Amino acid sequence: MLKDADRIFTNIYGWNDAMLAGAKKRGDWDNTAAILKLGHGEIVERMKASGLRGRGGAGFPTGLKWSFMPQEVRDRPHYLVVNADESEPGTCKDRDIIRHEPHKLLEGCVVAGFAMRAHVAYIYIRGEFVNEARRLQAAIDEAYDAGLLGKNAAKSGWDFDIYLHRGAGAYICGEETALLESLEGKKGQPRLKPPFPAGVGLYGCPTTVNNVESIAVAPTILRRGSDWFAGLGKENNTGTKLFCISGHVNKPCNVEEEMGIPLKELLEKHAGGVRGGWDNLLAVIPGGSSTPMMPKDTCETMTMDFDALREAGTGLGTAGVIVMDKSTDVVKAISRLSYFYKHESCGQCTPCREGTGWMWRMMERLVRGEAEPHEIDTLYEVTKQVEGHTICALGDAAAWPIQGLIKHFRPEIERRIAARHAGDAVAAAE
Ligand code: L3W
Ligand code: SF4
Repeated sequence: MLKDADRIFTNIYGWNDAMLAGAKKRGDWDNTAAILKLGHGEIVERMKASGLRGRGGAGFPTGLKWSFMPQEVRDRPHYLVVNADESEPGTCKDRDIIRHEPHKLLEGCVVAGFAMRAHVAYIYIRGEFVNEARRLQAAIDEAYDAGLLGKNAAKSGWDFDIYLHRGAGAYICGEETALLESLEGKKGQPRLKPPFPAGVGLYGCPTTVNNVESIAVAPTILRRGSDWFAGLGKENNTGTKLFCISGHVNKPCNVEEEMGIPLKELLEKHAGGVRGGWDNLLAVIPGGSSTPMMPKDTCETMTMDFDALREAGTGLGTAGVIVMDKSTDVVKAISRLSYFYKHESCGQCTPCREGTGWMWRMMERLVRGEAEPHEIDTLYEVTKQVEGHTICALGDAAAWPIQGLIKHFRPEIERRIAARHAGDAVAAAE
């Protein structure tokens, strides 16, 4: 279990003052200028050495991403964009950083922005986060008043501005290029990649888009040292991570833990265990709704990091752990998720626009058992036609939960079909 001394988010439950005075007591904004004195390149190197992998879902190495930005500013300004459009079902960690530790995010923007030679950061916040946006704007305002933002930010010699931009309630705007389109005032639809944002990003300028948590941990990593962070967790999966535990546990919570913690320990030490005891567990979605669910027997030994979960056939994603006990109708649960992806598809590519609707309607038939057994294979084939054939990862995200269901709970789908057929036979005989 993570030692208190190694915790980065010491106010994640909002037990103390979230605003500047409280943040300073916790060590935020402590001689930020000294971090910037390290220089652009050295900050990037230290972030690389820490092994931090992006906390927004993909787990791409953060320092490496920062190194993709041009090494000097030529004809176009550089931008930092923070993705605070947290919408992945099961995920509510960035919300709590913004509510209770906003200054970690703001200081992180200054540090990351400087490292990438940006003078401006845009924070794109989910539209539904009304109170969070107010809190964050209040924190930005007090940081300006205290000279931590603006000209000569935090007496570093570097000018730095932060603008908060509210989204309008579209899940797809959490995809980085759709977010950039939206920020530019256009319809939020993903762009083809490459070019990646580091080459052609906001207004066609070099841009890095990072998740809230990735940026908020940067100042602590740079203060405490890359070795400290790299010494936590596991090789290639270093540091601490905010896990969001929801569903059928006794005490749903957000908690910061070491990467690689066993799932069982995570649930039992922090969430009061599975409702009705471990034996009552049916399945877990480990990393937000886009990651395939895993049945109980796999959960016994599952550890919570990018590589282990990928090897197990799922993913760490956003670390939104959704626990389902034996009372869960798994077919219905996945059908509900299919509806979500159908609803949120931006519609610009055919496999996703048509496929998500088709998969949802098929899932609804399976919920009612109104199918032939061979149609399960047809559905699986369709998920394979969608996966990897779309502009952005939403198509994959819609396909994976269904693949997980068929892989691990096929007998339950077949049971429903058989029950329906038996029911029909009875009805026909009457
Ligand atoms: C330059 C290259 N940059 C990759 C950058 C790229 C991006 C990052 C990761 O999807 C996943 C998705 C969701 N030169 C580069 C490069 N980059 N190669 O690295 O890129 P990528 O394409 O691996 O992922 P992505 O498109 O950013 C994110 C999954 O996360 N997810 C989470 C969703 C989370 C939310 C939320 O509410 N926070 O929506 C959960 O599983 O399905 O697979 O920056 O530009 N050669
Ligand atoms: Fe839009 Fe879906 Fe294509 Fe992504 S995969 S660009 S959400 S239609």
